[in-house]
Amino acid sequence: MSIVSYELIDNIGVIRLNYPPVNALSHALRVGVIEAVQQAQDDASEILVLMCEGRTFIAGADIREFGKPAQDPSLPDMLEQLENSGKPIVAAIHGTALGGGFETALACHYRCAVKSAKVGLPEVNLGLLPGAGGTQRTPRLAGAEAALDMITSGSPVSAEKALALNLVDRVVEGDLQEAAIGYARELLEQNAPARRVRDLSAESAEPELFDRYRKQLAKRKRGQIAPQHIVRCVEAAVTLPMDEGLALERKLFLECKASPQSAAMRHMFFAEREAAKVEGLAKDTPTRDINKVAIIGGGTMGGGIAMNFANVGIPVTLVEISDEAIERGLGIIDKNYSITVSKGKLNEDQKQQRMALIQGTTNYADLADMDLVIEAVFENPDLKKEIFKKLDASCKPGAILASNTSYQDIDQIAAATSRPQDVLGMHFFSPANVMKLLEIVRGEHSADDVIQTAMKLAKTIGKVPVLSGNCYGFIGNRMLKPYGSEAQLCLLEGATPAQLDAAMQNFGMAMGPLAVGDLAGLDIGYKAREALTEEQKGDPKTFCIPDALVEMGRLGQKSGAGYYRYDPETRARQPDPEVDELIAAKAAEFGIERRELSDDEIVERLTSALAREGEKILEEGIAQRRSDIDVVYAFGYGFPVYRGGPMFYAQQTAAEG
Ligand code: 3H9
Repeated sequence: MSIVSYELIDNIGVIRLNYPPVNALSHALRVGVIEAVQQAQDDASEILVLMCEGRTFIAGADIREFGKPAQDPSLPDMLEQLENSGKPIVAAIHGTALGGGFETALACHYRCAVKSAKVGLPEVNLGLLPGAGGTQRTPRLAGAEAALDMITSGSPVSAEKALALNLVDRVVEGDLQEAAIGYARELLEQNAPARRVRDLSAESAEPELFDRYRKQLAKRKRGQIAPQHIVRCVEAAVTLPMDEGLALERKLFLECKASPQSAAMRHMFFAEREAAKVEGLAKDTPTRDINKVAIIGGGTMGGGIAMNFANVGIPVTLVEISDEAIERGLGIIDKNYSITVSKGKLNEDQKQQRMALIQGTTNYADLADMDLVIEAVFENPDLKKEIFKKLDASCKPGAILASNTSYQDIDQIAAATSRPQDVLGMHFFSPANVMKLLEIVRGEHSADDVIQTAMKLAKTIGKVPVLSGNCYGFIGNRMLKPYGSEAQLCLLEGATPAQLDAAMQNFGMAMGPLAVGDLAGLDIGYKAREALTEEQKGDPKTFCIPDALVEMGRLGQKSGAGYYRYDPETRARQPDPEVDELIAAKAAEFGIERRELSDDEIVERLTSALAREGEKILEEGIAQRRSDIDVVYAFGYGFPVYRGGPMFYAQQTAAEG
């Protein structure tokens, strides 16, 4: 079957697109649609229906074409043909009509959608803005504020919501083709014209609306170009004629498309999808069924992990050492859900349903029928081995046994069992119910189907999985060490904590490394270093400052002071001259002459430290591919997505010279 087909059903012309997997608007598809619309102008059809085969309506422009030279006809050319068709066109939507896909529907004259469909303009997530009329047509139908919400958030809306917003005309039930043809017949009976959205005018908005969005987005999407450009375009929809608005939209779209930010975000889009694939494993590698899960340890981490499963309807058992500990664990989870309810993201019934899926036990015998057990106790290798021995004795054959360890050797943990093939690492990031990253750690003996099951399960619970080999700290935490060390050297050479953190935050990191240290507690690293030999600890310059801070009783936020001083009420941080003196004294001890460091130098040194360690991780085969490392840093460590992750950023800056 060709990718665009045309069929006359009585007096209704049906244009059908079939370009798996998501009907992305490739060059061939654009050509095909134009030909079909032209063909329909001269036949017996009186009205046209545009619909898609497969799992979804058009999911957008073909992102793979963006890095290549543009080929005519462009998407705006195609939409012009649709909009100017003498015969009305009905878009029939199922799945997700996204980006250029939704813009295609908006260029049609009527839109119907099945109830399960979603429509949206997610271009902002690719560092882009809708470049085929989305910023001009959406406000004409839904109003400027709803358009701003939709386009700057990139979040799709349900068919029902789209109906309420005037973005679709009808929500249909049953077979889509039948329903769409039925709707088309009704339109014919009413002599409905080829109604063009461009002929509507966008209602004028309150004058402060656009400035309000500009300000909000400057905070919420700090550093990003596309969101600000989107506001300009939607403003133009209200203030300028359609063609002028379209011209501005096109100009700003092309500017975004050529920007390093969009290149980085497109890289991340594909990197995220690649990361889920395991080299050497066939797509049809079998997986094990996971219907019952247990978590060992009901602390903050274990509780957060449990929530992921309850959220998707999988029952979870929390294993603790006492009834009080179970109560405490369940209490933390209850509180977390209550916060979600108070934000309006969950209702009380849903909360109760999820809580009902989480049980506690102190008895390993209750784990006999578990499909997966995740150990999430504190980082004590002997304790972990003891737990795995008990799991080996209690769990059924074929149960998957995972450790949430951040640093321990998975092979040593597996060796405590008689079934190392069933053991792997599943490393969640804190807070585990929020952070998207999940490192799946393959031990020497982990079976293929165990790895495949974990990768698939990660998607089920809404995580982004990345496969890691077994080494100290795996991919993410291993890279933190040289990053942190470089930050320490910058301090000794002349940066202040506030300058260093601000430089990294302005670069786009969620937090600077020293503020992160204060948040986590400086005593954690201190204790970890105590267990190391002098050789393992490395260069004293890289830890003398945090060691001294801990010895001064400055453990970070929890003690009211660390690299900064914290207001006991508001937790607001203040630079502290005592710390500046300490740093100067340590620099003098090492004979380091202090100088002014530029913010650019700080950013360059810290990001290069990440990329250098990343290269070693690649060489050693710990990560499957360079882009996986970017995914780890973007989804687990707050590296700005619009910089593309440390590996991409290093390559991009090297290419820029
Ligand atoms: C745009 O439209 C610009 C216009 O405004 C203006 C132009 C002038 N292109 O995610 P999945 C691939 S910008 C190419 O795993 P799901 C994807 O890589 C675009 N390929 O499935 C994967 O390939 P593989 C605005 C695409 O069911 C396969 O399809 N649109 C595209 O979990 C399956 O994808 C968007 O940003 C694409 N547009 O989710 C929507 N989309 O199998 C982006 C997907 O080789 N897409 N692929 O790894 C999505 O959000 C999700 O893919 C979707 C399906 C929700 C559709």
